[in-house]
Amino acid sequence: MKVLFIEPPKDIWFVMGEYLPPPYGIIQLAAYLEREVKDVQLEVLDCNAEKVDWKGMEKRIESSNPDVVASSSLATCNTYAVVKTLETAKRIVPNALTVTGGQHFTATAQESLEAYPELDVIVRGEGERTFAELVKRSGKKSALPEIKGVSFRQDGEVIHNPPMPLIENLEDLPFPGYHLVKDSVNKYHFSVMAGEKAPYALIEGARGCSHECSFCSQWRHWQAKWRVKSAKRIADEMDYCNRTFGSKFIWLTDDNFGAGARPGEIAEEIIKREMPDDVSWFVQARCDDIIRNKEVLPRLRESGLTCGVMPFLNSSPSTLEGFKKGITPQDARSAVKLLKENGIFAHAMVIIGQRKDTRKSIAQLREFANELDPDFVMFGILTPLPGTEIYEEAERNGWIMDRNWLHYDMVHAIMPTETLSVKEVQEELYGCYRDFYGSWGRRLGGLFSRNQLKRKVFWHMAQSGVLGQIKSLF
Ligand code: B12
Ligand code: SF4
Repeated sequence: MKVLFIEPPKDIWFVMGEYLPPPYGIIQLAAYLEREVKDVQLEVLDCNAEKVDWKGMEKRIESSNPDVVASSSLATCNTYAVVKTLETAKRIVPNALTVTGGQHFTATAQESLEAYPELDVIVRGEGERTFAELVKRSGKKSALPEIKGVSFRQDGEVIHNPPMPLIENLEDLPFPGYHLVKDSVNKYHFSVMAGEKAPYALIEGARGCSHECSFCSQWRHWQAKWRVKSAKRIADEMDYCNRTFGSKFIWLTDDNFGAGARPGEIAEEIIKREMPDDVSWFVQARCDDIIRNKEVLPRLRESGLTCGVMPFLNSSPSTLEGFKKGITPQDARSAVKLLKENGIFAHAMVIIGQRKDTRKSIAQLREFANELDPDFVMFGILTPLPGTEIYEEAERNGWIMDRNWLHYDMVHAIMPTETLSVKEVQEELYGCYRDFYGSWGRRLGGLFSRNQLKRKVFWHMAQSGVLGQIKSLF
């Protein structure tokens, strides 16, 4: 029994500059299979790291001759890359079972199985137990009706089995499966954030979220539960990645870093490991949690936390309410200030294009970004990602003007607002970047900042043509 995991050739998200990420979702699944299923042969093909193009992928599938081919999209904008991968697999090894999963395919299981005949099975939600069950049953189609968590076609109909219960304790998961991509592990990098020579690893500290923001699919995907690994386990995984694979830039994938004792405990555990000084880490956090954690920010910085990403900041309380974000504009001001005071790179995300946005409200948002003055602002456009409340609302009201999943990357405008056309929303995105990064004072301050990360990001913005690419979208 052989399972071939494929990370397809994917376009990078140009706003973040040049990077090569580890295919964390599939190596995690592969590590779980390795431990749980006897007599299974596993192969991971990371086309991006191995520089394998579509033709090369065909050859690799042919020589591997797998029984099951599995691929993951990560985000909606990679849907076609996964479909093309599985279509290629079906052509080369028609008897192999083709499987995918993840947030996009979970939310669109019915439509995707109707639209893409090359796709045999969608594993909905958490993948490990369901996929292991499928492989234990030798990937046989006849076993599908008995496996919880899968969607598949039977006699021309799409069947959705009941969900698989979640793994109760995330620490039952194996350590990340970087040994399964050991020839690529030194190639993973995030140039802007850490340089090309700092091997980049993802580590999962939690799954799901206790909040329910209307634009986010994360909380639903993980059944609205927030499960966390302990501080000790997170520090152990970081230490393991550093010592075994030389990882130096570690991204904790948690979307919700949380408050309470945990962040402080994470800092203390990491400090205890005495990892080399050039190991840094990065996390996304809500503004309210940053404020609640203000006492421990110095220890988090000492532990190597170099950057905090704060998504969906806004100057309008009613927009934040519509997003069900549960934070205020003042929270954003305080959080940015706190991060900067503690020498932690403050990375803000500001989103335009919600239904009530006008030229005036977007101008106010630009002013707000200027006033916040974080180290880096990423502007984006509200995107109706499948699985979110915003998507359902947009579908109901006929607001979705573009069905090309490639464009669901938060940079392309998909919906008009009440007063702005899709094209005008797109123009406004460029206006946001031009205003923020076009200011000479800010540019010079960034290019020659004492903060190394800020310098890197501003050189990236100056040299990489991001503004030009955003302008070319309208
Ligand atoms: C790290 C990260 C990135 C990295 C890249 C990482 C990479 N490997 O390419 C960067 C910063 C570059 C990035 C970019 C983007 N990202 Co991103 N990213 C993440 C993050 C934080 C972690 C991903 C991860 O490894 N998760 C852990 C693994 C274990 O979870 P998983 O992949 O979902 O897999 C599990 C299950 O879903 C399932 N499963 C998944 N695939 C498959 C396949 C099979 C065969 C099976 C059986 C099961 C299965 O099993 C797995 C184990 O249980 C997630 C949020 C999150 N916490 O997941 C967002 C997330 C995936 N990103 C998101 C988005 C929107 C983007 C961007 C479009 C823009 C943006 N604003 O960030 C770009 C797209 C880039 C591109 N072209 O690919 C959204 C996707 C939502 C959607 N429907 O599109 C997420 C969910 C964030 C969110 N809260 O909305 N991202
Ligand atoms: S945006 Fe962040 S805080 Fe809100 S539901 Fe998604 S993961 Fe949770």
